Amino acid sequence: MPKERPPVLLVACFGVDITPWRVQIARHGPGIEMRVWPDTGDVSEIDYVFVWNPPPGFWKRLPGLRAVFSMGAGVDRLLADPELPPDLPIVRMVDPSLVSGMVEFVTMRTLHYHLRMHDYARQQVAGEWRQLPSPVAAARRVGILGIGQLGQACARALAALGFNVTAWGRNPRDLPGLATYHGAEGLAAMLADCEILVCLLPLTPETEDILDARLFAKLPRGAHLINVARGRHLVEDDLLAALADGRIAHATLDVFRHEPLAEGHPFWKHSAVTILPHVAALTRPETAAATLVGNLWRHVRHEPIPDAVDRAAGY
Ligand code: NDP
Ligand code: OXD
Repeated sequence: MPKERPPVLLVACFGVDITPWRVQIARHGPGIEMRVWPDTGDVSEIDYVFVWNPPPGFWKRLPGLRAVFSMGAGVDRLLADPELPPDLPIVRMVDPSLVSGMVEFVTMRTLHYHLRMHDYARQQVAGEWRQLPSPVAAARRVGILGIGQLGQACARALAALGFNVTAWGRNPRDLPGLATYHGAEGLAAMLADCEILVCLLPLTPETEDILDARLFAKLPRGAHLINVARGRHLVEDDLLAALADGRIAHATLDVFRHEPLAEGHPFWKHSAVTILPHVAALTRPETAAATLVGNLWRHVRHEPIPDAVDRAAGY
């Protein structure tokens, strides 16, 4: 990129209302030339792209790209695109309001299960007045798959509420005040004790289908599942079977193999499944535009970017 011209950023977020992004990127990045898809101008001038759900053929149209900024924290769809140039740096979205949104959501559903709100909802339908026991938070065991930006923040928030929280990752981690596990043995140990299981893993070949019958069999009977990661972590038929035999008491699903969830899918009307339309943590332009602009300038200045994706690891 010649020194005398400003960096050119193409905003190409498909299926998203771009209006607030335009406003916030212009506000936070006055030295950046912003173009908004499909008004690309001369594509050879485009240095950076801020992207979500690009259609087939998208990458071939941008020959001069220097880096890609993902609107989402999860980059599985980007990385699965065979047309994505292999050496192009990718930066994922790690932003305070995305993190706090996920903390709010996971806390809300954990409290919902802890306080037996779904049982009370069932009782209301049946016109039943009955007080149900629930243990103190310290006796409620919550397990989190993934100890990254989101898993760690959720674990800390739940621990601050007094829950007995454990978390599982790929590599050993020493995090003060948090019991952590890793590897296959660590997973089995964590699951054996886990009444509420939260999935916050990235989708990679290693984690795809991880929420299956074998994993469910390691949980105590009547456990609860919160999947806020990706639909392809879950083997749907195995969940339906685990719900039918009581291994899993209730599931909160924010993400699905095919989104939107197909009409007539058995999850829709299942009394032990709560469905959300992929809203656990939305990327909010009010804060995320500043994160994007900060990372873009780091790239221009050849500074390290903490949230750069490790393409070999897949997240
Ligand atoms: P991070 O990359 O910060 O953390 C990922 C964690 O998963 C790390 O702890 C990592 O282990 C662990 N991990 C990766 N692979 C494995 C494996 N094979 N076995 C065990 N652990 C593994 O990701 P974030 O926390 O930022 O985001 C997690 C996911 O949440 C995203 O990828 C996305 O899919 C989903 N998401 C969903 C949203 C929604 O609205 N529903 C919103 C935002 C994100 P290690 O610590 O060893 O590296
Ligand atoms: C994300 C998401 O990855 O919204 O940020 O799913």
